[in-house]
Amino acid sequence: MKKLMAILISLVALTSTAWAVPYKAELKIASATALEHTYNVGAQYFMKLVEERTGGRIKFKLYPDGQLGKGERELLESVQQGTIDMYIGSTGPLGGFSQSIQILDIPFIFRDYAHVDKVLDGPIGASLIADLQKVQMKGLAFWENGFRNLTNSKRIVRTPSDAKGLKIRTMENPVHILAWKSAGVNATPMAWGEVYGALQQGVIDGEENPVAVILQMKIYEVQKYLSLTQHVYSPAILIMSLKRWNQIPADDQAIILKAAQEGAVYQRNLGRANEQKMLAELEKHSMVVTRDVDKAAWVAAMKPAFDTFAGQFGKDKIEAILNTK
Ligand code: EAX
Repeated sequence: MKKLMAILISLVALTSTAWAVPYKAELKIASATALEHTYNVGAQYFMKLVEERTGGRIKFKLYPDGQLGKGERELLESVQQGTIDMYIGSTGPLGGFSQSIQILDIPFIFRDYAHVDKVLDGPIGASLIADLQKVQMKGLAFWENGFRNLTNSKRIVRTPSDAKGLKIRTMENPVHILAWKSAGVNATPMAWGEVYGALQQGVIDGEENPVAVILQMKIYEVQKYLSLTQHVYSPAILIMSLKRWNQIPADDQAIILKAAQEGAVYQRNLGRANEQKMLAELEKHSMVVTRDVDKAAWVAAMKPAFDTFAGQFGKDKIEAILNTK
Protein backbone atom coordinates (compact mmCIF):
# COMPACT_ATOMS: atom_id res chain seq x y z
CA MET A 1 0.00 0.00 0.00
CA LYS A 2 2.76 2.39 1.08
CA LYS A 3 4.63 1.70 -2.18
CA LEU A 4 1.48 2.44 -4.21
CA MET A 5 1.02 5.77 -2.37
CA ALA A 6 4.66 6.73 -3.02
CA ILE A 7 4.25 5.98 -6.74
CA LEU A 8 0.99 7.99 -6.86
CA ILE A 9 2.57 11.02 -5.10
CA SER A 10 5.61 11.09 -7.39
CA LEU A 11 3.29 10.73 -10.44
CA VAL A 12 1.23 13.74 -9.32
CA ALA A 13 4.39 15.75 -8.63
CA LEU A 14 5.83 14.83 -12.03
CA THR A 15 2.71 15.65 -14.00
CA SER A 16 2.04 18.86 -12.08
CA THR A 17 5.48 20.27 -13.00
CA ALA A 18 5.15 19.05 -16.58
CA TRP A 19 1.78 20.80 -16.83
CA ALA A 20 2.92 23.94 -14.95
CA VAL A 21 1.84 26.86 -17.14
CA PRO A 22 5.02 28.82 -18.17
CA TYR A 23 5.08 32.36 -16.75
CA LYS A 24 3.90 34.99 -19.25
CA ALA A 25 3.52 38.75 -18.76
CA GLU A 26 3.58 42.11 -20.51
CA LEU A 27 5.31 44.58 -18.17
CA LYS A 28 4.81 48.37 -18.30
CA ILE A 29 8.04 50.44 -18.13
CA ALA A 30 7.66 54.21 -17.56
CA SER A 31 10.10 57.13 -17.84
CA ALA A 32 9.85 60.93 -17.77
CA THR A 33 12.15 61.56 -20.73
CA ALA A 34 11.85 61.54 -24.53
CA LEU A 35 11.96 58.26 -26.45
CA GLU A 36 15.40 59.14 -27.91
CA HIS A 37 16.88 59.84 -24.46
CA THR A 38 19.42 57.26 -23.21
CA TYR A 39 16.99 55.89 -20.60
CA ASN A 40 14.58 54.70 -23.27
CA VAL A 41 17.25 53.61 -25.77
CA GLY A 42 18.71 51.53 -22.95
CA ALA A 43 15.27 50.27 -21.94
CA GLN A 44 14.60 48.98 -25.47
CA TYR A 45 17.95 47.17 -25.42
CA PHE A 46 17.00 45.57 -22.07
CA MET A 47 13.49 44.67 -23.27
CA LYS A 48 14.85 42.92 -26.38
CA LEU A 49 17.30 40.84 -24.32
CA VAL A 50 14.59 39.63 -21.93
CA GLU A 51 12.04 38.93 -24.67
CA GLU A 52 14.64 36.91 -26.64
CA ARG A 53 15.89 35.00 -23.57
CA THR A 54 12.38 34.07 -22.39
CA GLY A 55 11.25 33.05 -25.87
CA GLY A 56 8.78 35.92 -25.89
CA ARG A 57 7.05 34.87 -22.66
CA ILE A 58 7.98 38.14 -20.96
CA LYS A 59 7.24 41.22 -23.07
CA PHE A 60 7.23 44.94 -22.29
CA LYS A 61 5.40 48.12 -23.19
CA LEU A 62 7.45 51.31 -22.86
CA TYR A 63 5.74 54.59 -21.81
CA PRO A 64 8.34 57.40 -22.24
CA ASP A 65 7.93 61.17 -21.92
CA GLY A 66 5.94 61.22 -18.69
CA GLN A 67 2.91 59.56 -20.35
CA LEU A 68 2.12 57.80 -17.05
CA GLY A 69 3.14 60.59 -14.66
CA LYS A 70 4.29 64.24 -14.75
CA GLY A 71 7.55 63.70 -12.91
CA GLU A 72 9.80 60.96 -11.64
CA ARG A 73 8.45 61.13 -8.09
CA GLU A 74 4.95 60.33 -9.31
CA LEU A 75 6.21 57.47 -11.47
CA LEU A 76 8.05 56.03 -8.46
CA GLU A 77 4.86 56.28 -6.37
CA SER A 78 3.04 54.23 -9.03
CA VAL A 79 5.79 51.61 -9.05
CA GLN A 80 5.62 51.43 -5.25
CA GLN A 81 1.85 50.87 -5.47
CA GLY A 82 2.30 48.34 -8.27
CA THR A 83 0.20 50.24 -10.83
CA ILE A 84 3.29 50.62 -13.01
CA ASP A 85 5.57 47.54 -13.22
CA MET A 86 8.91 49.26 -13.94
CA TYR A 87 10.65 52.66 -13.84
CA ILE A 88 13.75 53.92 -15.58
CA GLY A 89 14.80 57.35 -14.38
CA SER A 90 17.07 59.30 -12.09
CA THR A 91 17.46 58.48 -8.41
CA GLY A 92 16.77 62.19 -7.69
CA PRO A 93 13.34 61.83 -6.00
CA LEU A 94 14.09 58.28 -4.74
CA GLY A 95 15.55 59.63 -1.51
CA GLY A 96 12.01 60.61 -0.55
CA PHE A 97 11.17 56.88 -0.47
CA SER A 98 14.48 55.37 0.71
CA GLN A 99 16.67 57.99 2.35
CA SER A 100 19.97 56.08 2.22
CA ILE A 101 20.23 56.57 -1.57
CA GLN A 102 20.51 60.34 -1.14
CA ILE A 103 24.19 59.90 -0.24
CA LEU A 104 24.81 59.61 -3.98
CA ASP A 105 23.43 63.14 -4.52
CA ILE A 106 26.08 64.90 -2.42
CA PRO A 107 27.84 67.51 -4.55
CA PHE A 108 31.33 66.60 -5.81
CA ILE A 109 31.38 63.23 -4.00
CA PHE A 110 32.33 61.43 -7.23
CA ARG A 111 35.66 62.02 -8.98
CA ASP A 112 34.86 60.61 -12.44
CA TYR A 113 32.99 57.84 -14.27
CA ALA A 114 35.45 55.14 -13.18
CA HIS A 115 34.84 56.11 -9.54
CA VAL A 116 31.08 56.09 -10.15
CA ASP A 117 31.15 52.56 -11.60
CA LYS A 118 33.29 51.20 -8.74
CA VAL A 119 30.86 52.59 -6.13
CA LEU A 120 27.54 51.80 -7.85
CA ASP A 121 28.54 48.30 -9.02
CA GLY A 122 30.20 47.40 -5.71
CA PRO A 123 29.02 46.74 -2.14
CA ILE A 124 27.93 50.35 -1.55
CA GLY A 125 25.56 50.31 -4.54
CA ALA A 126 24.34 46.82 -3.62
CA SER A 127 23.41 47.93 -0.12
CA LEU A 128 21.51 51.00 -1.39
CA ILE A 129 19.60 48.75 -3.80
CA ALA A 130 18.82 46.29 -1.00
CA ASP A 131 17.29 49.16 1.04
CA LEU A 132 14.72 49.72 -1.73
CA GLN A 133 13.04 46.39 -0.93
CA LYS A 134 11.89 47.94 2.38
CA VAL A 135 9.74 50.34 0.32
CA GLN A 136 8.25 47.79 -2.08
CA MET A 137 10.76 48.35 -4.89
CA LYS A 138 13.20 45.89 -6.49
CA GLY A 139 16.25 47.77 -7.79
CA LEU A 140 17.55 45.85 -10.81
CA ALA A 141 20.64 47.91 -11.71
CA PHE A 142 22.07 51.42 -11.59
CA TRP A 143 21.97 53.05 -15.01
CA GLU A 144 23.08 56.62 -15.69
CA ASN A 145 21.69 60.14 -15.89
CA GLY A 146 25.15 61.71 -15.72
CA PHE A 147 27.08 64.62 -14.24
CA ARG A 148 24.73 67.58 -13.90
CA ASN A 149 25.44 71.01 -15.44
CA LEU A 150 23.83 74.41 -14.95
CA THR A 151 21.80 76.09 -17.70
CA ASN A 152 20.21 79.56 -17.55
CA SER A 153 18.61 82.16 -19.77
CA LYS A 154 20.33 85.29 -18.38
CA ARG A 155 24.12 85.22 -18.57
CA ILE A 156 27.40 83.35 -18.78
CA VAL A 157 28.11 81.65 -15.42
CA ARG A 158 31.68 80.66 -14.49
CA THR A 159 31.60 81.09 -10.69
CA PRO A 160 28.87 80.86 -8.04
CA SER A 161 28.84 84.65 -7.78
CA ASP A 162 27.87 84.81 -11.49
CA ALA A 163 24.80 82.72 -10.60
CA LYS A 164 23.80 84.72 -7.49
CA GLY A 165 20.08 85.46 -7.35
CA LEU A 166 19.14 83.31 -10.36
CA LYS A 167 15.95 81.25 -9.87
CA ILE A 168 17.16 77.72 -10.55
CA ARG A 169 14.87 74.67 -10.68
CA THR A 170 16.16 71.68 -8.78
CA MET A 171 14.92 68.11 -8.50
CA GLU A 172 12.65 67.37 -5.53
CA ASN A 173 15.71 66.42 -3.52
CA PRO A 174 16.85 68.06 -0.24
CA VAL A 175 20.57 67.57 -1.01
CA HIS A 176 20.28 69.39 -4.33
CA ILE A 177 18.11 72.14 -2.80
CA LEU A 178 20.64 72.84 -0.03
CA ALA A 179 23.57 72.67 -2.46
CA TRP A 180 22.07 75.37 -4.66
CA LYS A 181 20.88 77.49 -1.72
CA SER A 182 24.45 77.37 -0.33
CA ALA A 183 25.70 78.52 -3.74
CA GLY A 184 23.50 81.61 -3.38
CA VAL A 185 20.78 80.88 -5.96
CA ASN A 186 17.04 80.83 -5.44
CA ALA A 187 16.58 77.02 -5.47
CA THR A 188 13.11 76.03 -6.74
CA PRO A 189 12.20 72.29 -6.56
CA MET A 190 9.83 71.23 -9.38
CA ALA A 191 8.64 68.04 -11.09
CA TRP A 192 10.47 67.43 -14.36
CA GLY A 193 7.25 67.58 -16.42
CA GLU A 194 6.77 71.26 -15.47
CA VAL A 195 10.31 72.47 -16.18
CA TYR A 196 10.23 73.18 -19.93
CA GLY A 197 7.04 75.30 -19.60
CA ALA A 198 8.38 77.17 -16.56
CA LEU A 199 11.59 78.02 -18.45
CA GLN A 200 9.61 79.07 -21.52
CA GLN A 201 7.43 81.44 -19.45
CA GLY A 202 10.40 82.79 -17.51
CA VAL A 203 8.96 81.56 -14.19
CA ILE A 204 12.45 80.18 -13.51
CA ASP A 205 15.78 81.38 -14.95
CA GLY A 206 17.51 78.04 -15.18
CA GLU A 207 17.80 74.38 -14.31
CA GLU A 208 20.58 71.80 -14.09
CA ASN A 209 20.86 68.48 -15.88
CA PRO A 210 23.31 66.22 -17.74
CA VAL A 211 24.12 67.05 -21.36
CA ALA A 212 21.96 64.23 -22.78
CA VAL A 213 18.85 65.55 -21.02
CA ILE A 214 19.57 69.15 -22.13
CA LEU A 215 19.83 67.97 -25.74
CA GLN A 216 17.20 65.26 -25.96
CA MET A 217 14.60 67.20 -23.97
CA LYS A 218 15.28 70.28 -26.18
CA ILE A 219 16.17 72.48 -23.18
CA TYR A 220 18.36 74.46 -25.61
CA GLU A 221 15.12 75.91 -27.08
CA VAL A 222 14.45 77.78 -23.80
CA GLN A 223 17.98 78.20 -22.36
CA LYS A 224 20.88 80.17 -23.83
CA TYR A 225 23.75 79.47 -21.46
CA LEU A 226 25.26 76.12 -20.37
CA SER A 227 27.99 75.97 -17.70
CA LEU A 228 29.80 72.64 -17.35
CA THR A 229 29.75 72.67 -13.54
CA GLN A 230 29.39 68.85 -13.20
CA HIS A 231 28.43 69.65 -9.61
CA VAL A 232 26.54 66.41 -8.85
CA TYR A 233 26.64 62.93 -10.35
CA SER A 234 23.04 61.82 -10.99
CA PRO A 235 22.56 58.03 -11.11
CA ALA A 236 19.64 56.49 -12.93
CA ILE A 237 18.10 53.22 -11.82
CA LEU A 238 15.97 50.45 -13.35
CA ILE A 239 13.35 49.48 -10.76
CA MET A 240 10.54 46.91 -10.70
CA SER A 241 7.63 46.95 -8.27
CA LEU A 242 8.37 44.33 -5.60
CA LYS A 243 4.84 43.01 -5.93
CA ARG A 244 5.45 42.17 -9.60
CA TRP A 245 9.00 40.90 -8.93
CA ASN A 246 7.71 38.37 -6.41
CA GLN A 247 5.27 36.95 -9.01
CA ILE A 248 8.13 36.12 -11.40
CA PRO A 249 9.72 32.62 -11.22
CA ALA A 250 13.39 32.51 -10.09
CA ASP A 251 14.74 31.49 -13.53
CA ASP A 252 13.02 34.46 -15.18
CA GLN A 253 14.17 36.77 -12.37
CA ALA A 254 17.77 35.72 -13.15
CA ILE A 255 17.25 36.52 -16.85
CA ILE A 256 15.83 39.95 -15.97
CA LEU A 257 18.67 40.77 -13.55
CA LYS A 258 21.37 39.78 -16.05
CA ALA A 259 19.72 41.83 -18.83
CA ALA A 260 19.46 44.82 -16.45
CA GLN A 261 23.20 44.62 -15.72
CA GLU A 262 24.08 44.27 -19.41
CA GLY A 263 21.71 47.18 -20.07
CA ALA A 264 23.60 49.27 -17.51
CA VAL A 265 26.89 48.93 -19.40
CA TYR A 266 25.18 49.69 -22.71
CA GLN A 267 23.12 52.64 -21.45
CA ARG A 268 25.87 54.31 -19.42
CA ASN A 269 28.07 54.29 -22.48
CA LEU A 270 25.41 55.98 -24.63
CA GLY A 271 25.85 59.26 -22.71
CA ARG A 272 29.59 58.96 -22.10
CA ALA A 273 30.68 58.09 -25.62
CA ASN A 274 28.55 60.84 -27.17
CA GLU A 275 28.96 63.72 -24.69
CA GLN A 276 31.33 65.80 -26.86
CA LYS A 277 29.14 65.22 -29.93
CA MET A 278 26.07 66.27 -27.96
CA LEU A 279 27.83 69.42 -26.73
CA ALA A 280 28.69 70.31 -30.34
CA GLU A 281 25.01 69.83 -31.24
CA LEU A 282 23.97 72.16 -28.41
CA GLU A 283 26.36 74.82 -29.75
CA LYS A 284 24.81 74.29 -33.21
CA HIS A 285 21.49 75.09 -31.51
CA SER A 286 23.21 78.37 -30.43
CA MET A 287 23.76 77.49 -26.78
CA VAL A 288 26.76 79.33 -25.30
CA VAL A 289 28.76 76.55 -23.57
CA THR A 290 31.13 77.64 -20.77
CA ARG A 291 33.69 74.86 -20.26
CA ASP A 292 36.16 76.79 -18.06
CA VAL A 293 33.99 77.11 -14.94
CA ASP A 294 35.82 77.74 -11.65
CA LYS A 295 35.36 74.23 -10.20
CA ALA A 296 37.16 75.02 -6.91
CA ALA A 297 34.77 77.92 -6.30
CA TRP A 298 31.76 75.63 -6.91
CA VAL A 299 33.16 72.96 -4.55
CA ALA A 300 33.62 75.63 -1.86
CA ALA A 301 30.18 77.17 -2.45
CA MET A 302 28.39 73.80 -2.16
CA LYS A 303 30.51 72.60 0.81
CA PRO A 304 27.75 73.38 3.38
CA ALA A 305 25.54 70.80 1.64
CA PHE A 306 28.45 68.33 1.58
CA ASP A 307 29.08 68.86 5.34
CA THR A 308 25.40 68.76 6.35
CA PHE A 309 24.71 65.50 4.56
CA ALA A 310 28.08 63.99 5.46
CA GLY A 311 26.96 64.51 9.05
CA GLN A 312 23.56 62.98 8.37
CA PHE A 313 24.84 59.88 6.55
CA GLY A 314 27.95 59.44 8.76
CA LYS A 315 31.61 60.15 8.07
CA ASP A 316 32.31 56.40 7.62
CA LYS A 317 29.85 56.09 4.72
CA ILE A 318 31.16 59.24 3.05
CA GLU A 319 34.77 58.03 3.40
CA ALA A 320 33.78 54.61 2.05
CA ILE A 321 32.70 56.37 -1.16
CA LEU A 322 35.61 58.84 -1.29
CA ASN A 323 38.17 56.08 -0.64
CA THR A 324 36.73 53.67 -3.24
CA LYS A 325 39.52 53.24 -5.79
O1 EAX B 1 15.96 61.96 -15.15
O2 EAX B 1 14.28 65.76 -13.02
C1 EAX B 1 15.42 65.82 -13.55
O3 EAX B 1 16.10 66.84 -13.64
C2 EAX B 1 16.00 64.53 -14.12
O4 EAX B 1 17.40 64.69 -14.25
C3 EAX B 1 15.40 64.26 -15.47
O5 EAX B 1 14.04 64.03 -15.29
C4 EAX B 1 16.04 63.00 -16.10
